Amino acid sequence: KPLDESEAPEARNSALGEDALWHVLYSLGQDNTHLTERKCYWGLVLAVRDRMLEKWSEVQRRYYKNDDKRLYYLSLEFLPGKFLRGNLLALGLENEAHEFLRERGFSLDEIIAKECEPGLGNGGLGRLASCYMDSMATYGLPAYGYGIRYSYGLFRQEIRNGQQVEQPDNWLHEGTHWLIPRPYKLYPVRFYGTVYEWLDDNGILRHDWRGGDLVMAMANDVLVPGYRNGHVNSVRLWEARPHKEFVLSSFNAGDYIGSVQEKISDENISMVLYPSDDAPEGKTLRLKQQYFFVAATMHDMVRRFKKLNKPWDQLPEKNVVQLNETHPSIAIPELMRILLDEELLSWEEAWYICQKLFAYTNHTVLPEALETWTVELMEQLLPRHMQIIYEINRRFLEDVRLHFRDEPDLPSRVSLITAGPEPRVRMSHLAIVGSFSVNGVSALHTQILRDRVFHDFIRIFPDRFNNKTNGVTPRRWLRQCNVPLSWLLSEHLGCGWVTDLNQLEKLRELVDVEEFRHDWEQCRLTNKKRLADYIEKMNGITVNPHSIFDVQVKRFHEYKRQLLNILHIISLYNNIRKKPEVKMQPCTFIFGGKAAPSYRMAKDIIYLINCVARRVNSDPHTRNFLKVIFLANYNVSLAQLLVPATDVSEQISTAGYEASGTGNMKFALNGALTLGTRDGSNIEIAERVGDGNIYLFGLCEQEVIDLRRRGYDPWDIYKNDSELREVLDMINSDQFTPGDPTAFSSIFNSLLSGGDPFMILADYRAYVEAHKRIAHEYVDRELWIKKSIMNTAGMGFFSSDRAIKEYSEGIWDIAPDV
Ligand code: 26V
Repeated sequence: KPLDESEAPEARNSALGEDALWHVLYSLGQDNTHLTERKCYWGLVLAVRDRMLEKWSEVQRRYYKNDDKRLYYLSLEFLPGKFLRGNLLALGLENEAHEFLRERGFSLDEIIAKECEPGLGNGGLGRLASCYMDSMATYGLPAYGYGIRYSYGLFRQEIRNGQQVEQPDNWLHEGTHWLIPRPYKLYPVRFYGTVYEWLDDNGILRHDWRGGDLVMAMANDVLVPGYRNGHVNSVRLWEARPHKEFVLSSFNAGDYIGSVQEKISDENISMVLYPSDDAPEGKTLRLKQQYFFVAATMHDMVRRFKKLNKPWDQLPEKNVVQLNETHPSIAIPELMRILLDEELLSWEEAWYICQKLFAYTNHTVLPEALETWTVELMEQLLPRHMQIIYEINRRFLEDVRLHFRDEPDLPSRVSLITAGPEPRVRMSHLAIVGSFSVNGVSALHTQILRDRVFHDFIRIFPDRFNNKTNGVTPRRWLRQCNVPLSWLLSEHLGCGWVTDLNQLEKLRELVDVEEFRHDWEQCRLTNKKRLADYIEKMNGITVNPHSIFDVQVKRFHEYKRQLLNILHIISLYNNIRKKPEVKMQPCTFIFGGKAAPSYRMAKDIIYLINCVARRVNSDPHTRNFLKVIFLANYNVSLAQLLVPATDVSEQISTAGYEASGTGNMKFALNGALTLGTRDGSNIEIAERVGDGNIYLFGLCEQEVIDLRRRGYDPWDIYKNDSELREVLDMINSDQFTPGDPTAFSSIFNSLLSGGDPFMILADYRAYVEAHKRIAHEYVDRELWIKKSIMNTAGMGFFSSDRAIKEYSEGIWDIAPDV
């Protein structure tokens, strides 16, 4: 019996299993006397859903009754992972489900292995949104998530001949009962069309946007239960539906294909998630997706608010909208449009409301990821919004000129619209000007926003900027993914840590207890064996569970520097071959992650890793000491398997580039030691776990800037470091691709002739030295396990519960309703 299976507030009089059987017959219409895994799964889903729905409707009624202020969390991406286990855990129904299945000869693990995972996001930003939804429900906040119900999530990655191949992820092909379709919650969304002007009774010029194309947005809700608190929130995902089933005129004219065509192109809007991360894709469809979901969401918010019969100036007292990145920032002109054109408020009233309602989180400082749209496209697709943006800008710049008379360049720098032959709308400027709060996601990141990226705005809006360091949910990222350790923790600390992660501090008292350390190590070994089994099954390679599991899993991007990692691995390989007599600690290097399909360099790096892996893993001289594994199709489920089995967590981005990182938190929480740069939240992790329990190396952000200014020449390093030179020359030959010596010349050139903007060679020596320290200290088991425990003990701060409390007190001004 799991130690935290205390009172289950959701348990009803009828048993979960009985309800599941009932659903197999009455909801699925299938014989429930003869069960299969599939039937059990679907029956359970529906029985769990019933229990959540009861709570959800209670909670919604309470929001109305208590006149709660509501939070709208707008995100183009969510990455919830699989649902069944998390929902059972939250509701306290895991044992009941186990029992039901066991009696019928099935197991929960096997059933869950077949559950599909919604990949409705690219990486960190989408996963953060899901961690935050979990914490909002657990804290009992009146909150709603809003996004898109993509038919196809992020592509499934296959590795063929060492290269990434993308396959469509048709995650809905079997349907899912976790989504509750609401065919009657249907709003029209307009594109293109014309703006008409008219004079109202007071002689004020009014605007009316008409014509163009209409697409319907249909709601699908996913329920999000809080942990054992009877609270259930929801995430509303909009699905595009054709405005009319058939265009009747063309249908009558016999143009059947033409009329169906229109239906198909309308549905395209929610068809597929853009598979790029940190690099904008300047396509019309992307802007359509953004406006589509924002328009439907604003409509929903306004509809709910109108039911209260309150004056408009109360809108921001009863609601707050958090924009996850600039992707939903078109919400600002959309709400302006509704208030001005439909509700006939004055500009001043409408703008006052907007500026008190919206808050914006920035998640990246990469210049290429800061979103802009051409004025030309905006004017075509959203003509009224473009007018409103011009007017916001005109008034804003007038103010700037007035207050900063001696800085004639300032207006053009902060303008919402760039100058030049192809003017563009800067979405981040729109989001900053139209919000009351702008936050970064780690202390360093927020500092960079202040000092560099948004420096001009700091002086204009000094109180608007703030930091909210990211966090991860301990339910999924410890309790659910690491059952052995969770048991051990609850045995020694009680089970309060699941919702109060600071309780992990008490672990510090246990580091000197030998028996506890032994148990800790056993938990880790169990997890490592489970991962080894998976690797054997998926990659056909046997790895030694006693070797160091060194893991780098995340999106492939040059700034994340998977290259630095593989360069070091090649040099290790060379060393073992040259000096077979020197015995080294066996190491297993594990990689995982997807590259954007159009990101050539990232795909080349994946290919290089796989080629090195093939060579290293088959070399009899090194086989016992070194293994390199690339795990295909990295996603939330795979992360849940990897995180608890990792000894060394690679967080090695060029300092100043990774806004925060959240993988770093998951690994350290589960007792991995971080090998990282002084970047993103690594710095804050070091402060909490202690300098002696983390391996920081390399240039800090200021040093990266200084070196770039002084002039950095990678060829210098190439000439002076013979070990590194050998590695680079191997890449620039056919060593890893027999017969094809130029396979990696683009990589070689990017590191040398390209000037290496990510300073990989500059950090190389420091990285190698840090690895030597790790190999040396890992052998001292007592020392290592103590460090591992100290990591978990220090990670309480990085709970998303803490982050959500900070958001709700510091930005949203909302309180739990439990
Ligand atoms: C931009 C675009 C442009 C259009 C195509 C799709 C797309 C998708 C994402 C982005 C920007 C994403 C920024 C992002 O994911 N940032 C990550 O956010 C994490 C959560 O705050 C943070 O931990 C990571 O360090 C940061 O890279």
